[in-house]
Amino acid sequence: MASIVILTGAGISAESGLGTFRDEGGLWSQHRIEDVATPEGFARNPDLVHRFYNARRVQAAAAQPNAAHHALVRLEAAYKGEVTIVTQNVDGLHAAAGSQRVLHMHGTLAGALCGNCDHRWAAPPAMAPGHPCPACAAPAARPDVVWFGEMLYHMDEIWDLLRNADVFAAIGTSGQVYPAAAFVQDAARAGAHTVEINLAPSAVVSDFAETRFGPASTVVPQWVDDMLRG
Ligand code: BV8
Repeated sequence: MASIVILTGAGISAESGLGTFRDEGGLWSQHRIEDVATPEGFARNPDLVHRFYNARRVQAAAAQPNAAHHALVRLEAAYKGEVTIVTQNVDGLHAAAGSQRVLHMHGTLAGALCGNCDHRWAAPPAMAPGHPCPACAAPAARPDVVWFGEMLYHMDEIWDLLRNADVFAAIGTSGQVYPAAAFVQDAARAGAHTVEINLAPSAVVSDFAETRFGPASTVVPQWVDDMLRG
C-alpha cells in the first residue's frame, strides 16, 4: 500500500495567525531560544518560560485551521494509501482540522508534564512556577513540549515511516532544526519521492526532488489535488 509522510512546521500555521520562529518578527526574534526553549532556561527562569508558553497556548486555542490543514484532512480521507503527518508544531491545528494520524514530535501546548514523576495531563490555560503535579504534588509542572537537547517523541515510529514512505513532503519548515531537517534524506535513501512546499526555499531545499513555493493555504490544496488525481 502506498504511503505518504508529511512533515509540517510553523509555516503551515502562519496563515492561521500563529507566529513562526525564524521569519521576520518571529518568536525567536522576541526571545532567545536558550531562555525559553531549553531545560536550562526553564530552570533559570521558570516564570519567563511559563509566560512564553501561556501566551502561545491561549493564542493557539483561539486559532483556526486554515485551508492547508483542511487539505491534508481531505488527502488522508481520500488517498488510496496511508497518510501520516509528523508535525514539529505544538499548536494542535492538525487535530482540530480533523486529521487522524498525527505524530507531535515536539509535544503540544495542550499538554502538561511533571518534571518530577513524568505524569502527563491536559494543561490549564495558564501555568506558573511551582504549579503542582496532580499525581505526585511536586511543584514541577512544565509544558509538555520538547526543548532543545531533549529527546523527541515518537522517533521509532517516525524512522519506520520514513523507511517505508513512497512520498515525503515537508510543508512550512525552515529545515534548521534536527533531527526533523534530516528526514528528507532518510526518506530519499529509502526511495521516496520528496517535495518541499514552502513560502521560501528552506535550508535543506537541495535535498528535495520537487519544490512548490507559495503560501501553504494556496499551494497545499493544489498539491493534494495532484496527489488525489494520481
Ligand atoms: C535533540 C519547542 C538529542 C516547542 C522546538 C548542530 C547541528 C545539528 C543539530 C544540532 C546542533 N546543535 C544542537 C543540535 C540539536 C538541536 C538542533 O537541531 N538545534 C538547531 C537549532 C541547530 N535539536 C535538538 O536539540 C532536538 N533534540 O536533538 O535531542 C538527544 C538525543 C538523545 C537523548 C537526548 C537528546 C530537539 C529539537 C526540538 C526543539 N524544540 N520547539 C515549541 O516551543 O514550539 S524547535 C522549534 O523549531 C519549533 O518546534 C519549530 O517547530 C521548530 C522548527 O521551526 P519551523 O517549524 O521550521 O519554523 P521556522 O520559523 O524555522 O520556519 C518557518 C518556515 O515556514 C519558513 O521556512 C518560512 O519560509 C515558512 N513559511 C512562513 N509562512 C508561510 C510559510 N510556508 C508556507 N506558507 C506560509 N504562509
